[in-house]
Amino acid sequence: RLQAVLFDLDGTIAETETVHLQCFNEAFQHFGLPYQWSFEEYRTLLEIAGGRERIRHFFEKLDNPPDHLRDLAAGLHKLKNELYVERMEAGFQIRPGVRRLLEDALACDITCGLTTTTSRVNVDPLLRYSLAEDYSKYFAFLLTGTEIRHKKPDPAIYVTAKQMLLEQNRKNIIVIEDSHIGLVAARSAGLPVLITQNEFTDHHDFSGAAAVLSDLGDPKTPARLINGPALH
Ligand code: XBP
Ligand code: MG
Repeated sequence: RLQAVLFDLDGTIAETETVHLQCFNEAFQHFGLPYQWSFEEYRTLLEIAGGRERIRHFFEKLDNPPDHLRDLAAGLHKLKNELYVERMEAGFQIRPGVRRLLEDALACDITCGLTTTTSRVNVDPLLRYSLAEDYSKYFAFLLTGTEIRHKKPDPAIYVTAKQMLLEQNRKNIIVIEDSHIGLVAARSAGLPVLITQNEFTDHHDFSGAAAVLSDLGDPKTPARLINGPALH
């Protein structure tokens, strides 16, 4: 029987990438830089996990990259996260079925963990103001990009999470992800993956996933199976 569920955060627990995108663009503006990322451009940039890494990658591809781009990327990223946290403190939508699954897991002694590449500062406001003030009751551990520096698709975060679960004798694990890099990271750690895709990732290659769903569904709008075996 299922013993543990590992949740990705951005795109899986909530569709936060729209907010990250707005905040990146506001940060560029605030720094007086002539860059604004479009939705299409950001879909591609999401192949690079981690906001700081994403900005740096973007700069490095420019014909005329700005000076001191490492420091600049760090400054932009810090401001982006401050803007993001402010937004999240106002509350945000959790994806369908996430709360139900967390509640069911709690009731059935299934251990849940968070496995995200986002910065730790971004995690608490989203979970506190959108999921539950006492959200820590749902998660045995939170692993973020602040502790695990090798970001997805590197398997490090899933290797660490798997090890923690095995120490608690939790062998039967499933990962819920929304992206190709998340899928690759979890599969490389030998874990099965359920994908709940979204508008930023519905063009991704999800081969190797146990199933691809529209979302986790709720009683009024059941999940649509996009690809994979029928789930019962
Ligand atoms: C998705 C990401 C993150 C966010 C921004 O993380 O790649 O980088 O876009 O996060 P996940 P930071 O799907 O693993 O939750 O700017 O804080 O790095
Ligand atoms: Mg994600």
